[in-house]
Amino acid sequence: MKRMLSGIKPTGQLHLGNYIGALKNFVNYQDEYEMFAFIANLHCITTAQDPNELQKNLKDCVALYLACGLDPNKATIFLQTDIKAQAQLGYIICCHTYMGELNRMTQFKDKMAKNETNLSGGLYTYPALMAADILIYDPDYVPVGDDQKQHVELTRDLAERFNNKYGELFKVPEPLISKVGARIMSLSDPSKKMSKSDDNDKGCVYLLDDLNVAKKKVMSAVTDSLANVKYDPINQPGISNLIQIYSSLSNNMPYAEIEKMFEGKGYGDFKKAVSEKVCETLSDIQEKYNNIINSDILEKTLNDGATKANLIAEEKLKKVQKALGMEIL
Ligand code: ATP
Ligand code: LTN
Repeated sequence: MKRMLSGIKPTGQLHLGNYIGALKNFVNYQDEYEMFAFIANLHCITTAQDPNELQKNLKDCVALYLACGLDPNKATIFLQTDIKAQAQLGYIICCHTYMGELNRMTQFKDKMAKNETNLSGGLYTYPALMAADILIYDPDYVPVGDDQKQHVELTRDLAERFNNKYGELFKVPEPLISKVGARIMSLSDPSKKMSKSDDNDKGCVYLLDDLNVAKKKVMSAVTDSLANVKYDPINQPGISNLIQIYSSLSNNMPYAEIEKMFEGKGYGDFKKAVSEKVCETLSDIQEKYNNIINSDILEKTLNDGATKANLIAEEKLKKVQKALGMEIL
């Protein structure tokens, strides 16, 4: 069975973009692949966090993994800090990552360009830790949203660098970007991706949003004046985004079929249909979340996941340290 690994950095509440671009795919893949899904709590603290809020978001994230359908009997679900070898390999990989490479990473560059002050060293070296998160488990594929592709490509370069210098140490993984929904855009500004760090809350539907609030957000999504439900991201970015959401929540229904269904209908009708799909999805997730959040399944899931992940990670770290001449015994 081929192996797959991915992580989410819950610095806020998970949203529809995270679900469509990442989580939903983890769930679809868990039968076909050996799935590793972790919660990247080290990556979370690369930007300042309120401790109480962070803890709630981390717990919600595990509960939402399960509520969205990840099955702990199939997938290995764990918390990044429970696997100490990951951070240690992160340091080793960081020592093999050029500053030029880190300077090119758009996530960091964007923050620099916005003149954000007090950017941390952790944020700058984050891609090296992300490479370790991945390479320590030798996955074949890394399913991520579009914005993470560059980090996975750097991971591939780093794997090859180690393999060339020290002998075969790592599998060179491939990013897996889904065709539909790899970049869900903000409902209030379809030129920006839907993001929990969005200043405007109206553009982002959270998985735990009250259903009326979610409905309102979809109904007031920014569209255009062309009055034509057509997938045309250049000229009709708002409508195209809604088509993407509708398709993704309807078993990837082809865009042409959606266009046909809404031919001659107004945007109001289309938005209503999208909001119904969104609310159906949220309602199902929230019902499961409410059953899970205060049960002991969270603890068991994380303990079992850590046990399994640690076995693999420690063995790989030892192998790498040995190859680098760092071990004595
Ligand atoms: P945000 O921008 O909301 O802070 P993020 O991308 O920085 O999110 P994560 O929460 O770790 O950080 O994202 C988890 C996964 O969700 C990643 O694979 C990411 O690519 C994907 N993702 C995030 N936003 C979107 C989006 N708008 N559309 C599709 N996928 C997304
Ligand atoms: N960088 C990712 C989260 C992340 C990740 C990973 C994803 C950390 N380590 C390893 C896939 C594989 C993000 O910001 N979304």
